[in-house]
Amino acid sequence: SCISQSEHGSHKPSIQGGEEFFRGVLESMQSVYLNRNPTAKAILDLVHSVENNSPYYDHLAFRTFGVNGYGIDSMASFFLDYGYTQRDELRFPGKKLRALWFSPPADSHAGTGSGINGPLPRIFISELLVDQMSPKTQEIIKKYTGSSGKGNKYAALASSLGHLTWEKPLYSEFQQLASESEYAAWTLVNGHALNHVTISTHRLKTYLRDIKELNQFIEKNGFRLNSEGGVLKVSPDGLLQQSSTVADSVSFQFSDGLTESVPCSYIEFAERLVLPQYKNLPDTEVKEFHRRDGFEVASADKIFESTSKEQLNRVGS
Ligand code: OOG
Ligand code: NI
Repeated sequence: SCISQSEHGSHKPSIQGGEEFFRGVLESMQSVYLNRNPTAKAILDLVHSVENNSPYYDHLAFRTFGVNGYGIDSMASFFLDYGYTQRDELRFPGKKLRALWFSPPADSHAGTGSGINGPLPRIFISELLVDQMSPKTQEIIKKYTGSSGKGNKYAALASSLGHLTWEKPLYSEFQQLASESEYAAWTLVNGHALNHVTISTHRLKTYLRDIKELNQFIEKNGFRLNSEGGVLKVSPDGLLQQSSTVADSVSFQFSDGLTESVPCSYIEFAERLVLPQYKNLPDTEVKEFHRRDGFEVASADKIFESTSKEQLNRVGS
């Protein structure tokens, strides 16, 4: 028969029959990301080679235009439909952004594999506060979201296909957005593509589980880390530590025929330390929920810079 052994008998049933489909969508999003971003692919391969396993993901992140139904909700609805829960809001007034994060459905979603087939990741979705942009920038964003028809209903589909839901812009329009918000320019040409995946470092098995060791390992292998505010971003309580690479660039053909290099995606690393009330638990009993959860606005503010010109054009380290 074409039903494999693992589909019979004793394996843990999933809460929802849709889990395989859901994971398939995440896999497609990941494969679009890996094909476009050689640095992310190389780093995942390197970590795999040391660990003998694909790392688990802490979170996946997306960017959106907060206008006419194209904001956070356009991507969030897919995750909410598959059991995710909306958590905290983060605000970035200087960048004119806001973000929400979503936690995965509890239990029985531990997954049986590695990487994207391990425990389901958190989801971080941000949006540009479009009504706070200049009239010129707003007009361009509304032109493209408008040209997309009902594309906002298919954000997750677009992300898994690696397709924009709107037409390709003119180079001058990209530049206008970039002069005001690098986030806006990124979103215009990358759309709903995965902005980054984040390796969960504390769930690694080797010395790389210490994020400082992982950072050194990445740099020793010739990759650049985002240095904005220091390579390691640490939350005020000290329990959430993050770092990220500088985004890869891809060549993008604009609708006026110009081909220019534009920033694509990056990869992040996060170490969540054990909460003070669980500090006496033996290592073998520590679960993800015993660790620092959530995100940190001051760190996130600097991680957004992983796609900035300033970081991409940095020379040396
Ligand atoms: C998101 C930056 C913030 C985090 O984990 O705090 C972030 C982005 O660049 O879109 O990823
Ligand atoms: Ni992140």
